[in-house]
Amino acid sequence: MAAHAAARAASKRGWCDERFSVANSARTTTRTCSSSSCSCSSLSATLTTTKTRYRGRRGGEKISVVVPKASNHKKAGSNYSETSIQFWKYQGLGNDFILVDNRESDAPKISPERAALLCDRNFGIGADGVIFAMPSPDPAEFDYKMTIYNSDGSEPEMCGNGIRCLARFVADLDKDQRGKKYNVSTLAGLIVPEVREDGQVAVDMGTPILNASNVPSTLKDCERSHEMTVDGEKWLANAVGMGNPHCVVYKKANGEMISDVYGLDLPKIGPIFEKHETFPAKTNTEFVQVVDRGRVKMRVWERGAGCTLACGTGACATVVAGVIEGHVDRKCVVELPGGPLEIEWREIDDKIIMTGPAEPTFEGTTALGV
Ligand code: ZDR
Repeated sequence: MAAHAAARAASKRGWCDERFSVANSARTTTRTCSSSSCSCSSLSATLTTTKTRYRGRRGGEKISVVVPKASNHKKAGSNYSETSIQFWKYQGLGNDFILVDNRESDAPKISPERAALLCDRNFGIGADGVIFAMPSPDPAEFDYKMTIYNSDGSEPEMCGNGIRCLARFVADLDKDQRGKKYNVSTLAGLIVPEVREDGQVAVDMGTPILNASNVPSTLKDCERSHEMTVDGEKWLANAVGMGNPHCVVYKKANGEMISDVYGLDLPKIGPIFEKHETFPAKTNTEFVQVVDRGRVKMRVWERGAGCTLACGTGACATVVAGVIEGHVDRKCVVELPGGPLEIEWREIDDKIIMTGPAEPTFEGTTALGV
């Protein structure tokens, strides 16, 4: 409840109103499906007959999603023959995902283009990403594999809130006892979430990447912050890898700390950080306001998803950069628009433990539009 209240309050503050706006061009190009052989729902009919492109829901309006025609979509992969698919919705601090039980097949049941459509909050189910519970690539080492698409259809290496949701999802499906740990294969390697008795999910996120070229970033090193110019303004940024790339900003280049994280114009500066030349694979960007050594407020602009209510890997990167810069202790609560995440960067083994909620919200069936 507290997280919901925080999210509502954040929403009232206008943390990112643009996520709910869809350009009019989308509405004017939609058509009703008239094919007699078409079994798709009116929603998927509307989407699949859109001719070329519509503007994405991110108000900086720089992201546009290519909408495949139904005929093209059929060719997109061999596993898209089903006309409808069951899904579950889960959220972790308001970072929300469509979950698909894909454990019977090595190929995701939904294409990246279709995932982007389903993530649309007006024309689809609405989500920050689609997560597939996949079969283990090696049963001796892993229980499952996680595949994730961002809301723009791109595929990130890792997702902290998403892996908490995945763990809760498979625990719910398998009716597993609380306290079970899952060895999950991701593009960032082995990640180990544990669904605890109290419903919280604690995740061993592994060790941070502090080699700039592996983040990847062209910033000189990860040992300290470096100057980045964005829209004419100079900031100090730390590059941190959590499997996916992160750019963490605590202050301006003149040394002025961020004093009101909700005063920043994220839809304006976020996309510029995301595509900044110093992060060749693009980047997630965290803007951080220090409350005290054990607590910070953070807002995120996610690569491929824009302004979201929470970011698990971003919260971990925030604490790593904060420790490197001397702003916070290794154990720190990161307050996100959707609620708090507990992060500990353990000195003993360099690993990061992230603890937070993951909750089911609803389930349903959606047309694939094939
Ligand atoms: C921020 C995120 N939702 C999480 O919780 O870690 C990760 C999603 C992936 C991210 N948008 C990326 O790296 O592209």
